[in-house]
Amino acid sequence: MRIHILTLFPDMFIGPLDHSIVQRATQRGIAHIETHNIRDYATDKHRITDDYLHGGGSGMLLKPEPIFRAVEAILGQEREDGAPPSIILLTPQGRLFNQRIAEELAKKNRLILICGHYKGVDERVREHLVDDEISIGDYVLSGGELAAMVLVEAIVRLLPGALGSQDSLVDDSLTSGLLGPPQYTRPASFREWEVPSVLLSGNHALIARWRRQQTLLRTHQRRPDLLEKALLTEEERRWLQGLDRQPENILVS
Ligand code: 6GU
Repeated sequence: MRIHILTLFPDMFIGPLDHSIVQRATQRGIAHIETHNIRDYATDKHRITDDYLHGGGSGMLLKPEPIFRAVEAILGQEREDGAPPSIILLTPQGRLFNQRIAEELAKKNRLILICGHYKGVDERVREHLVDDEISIGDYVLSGGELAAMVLVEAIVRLLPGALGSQDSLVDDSLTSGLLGPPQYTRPASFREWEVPSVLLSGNHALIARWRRQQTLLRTHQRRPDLLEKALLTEEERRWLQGLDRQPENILVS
């Protein structure tokens, strides 16, 4: 996958993309990530990328010309190979990013991520250039850079071959749309806090059952909204409904 990032602050990407899974995916040629400075595509001699609002109001807006020119330069470079890229604007007005969207984007060959700044971008970028708008949550960031990094990290780790054999996508919290169960490593006893004995029992069926119950319980307690859309058996739904009345039905550890 090729990912192009358009930003006024390319240096912000130097650290985050050079570690861990994203770094390994880049080194293995699974992901190719390139930043482009929007300022390099400004047309005037002062290389201006922002301007005042038509109609008045406080703050500055990213001008359309440099963004269109940057995207068109990338498209021109790459036109030969296959399907057109998805052009995504990072903005708090976009659809809320989640694991399902990460999976959807991981299927694309090429992505162009545009990081907004200041008060946002000229509406014509939205209307006539981008295919998609994404937000990473209901809070204000000064720019789309950190949001773009969040997308890159979430997407790249899904690419075939990006994870090592030790890591597994299947067991990830949220891959199934639910929160993961409590996990423990050695020592079995730490400051007299014991690992639940079921995990030391060697009984794999019982362990699987305990983990599934903890997954359901945790999601029920912390993110009941996730349970509405999750794939649960009828028995599991009834068990959860019964819990509020009879909490002792939880498998003891
Ligand atoms: Cl994508 N951009 C900005 N500027 N703020 C955000 C965001 C994006 N997502 C949440 N807050």
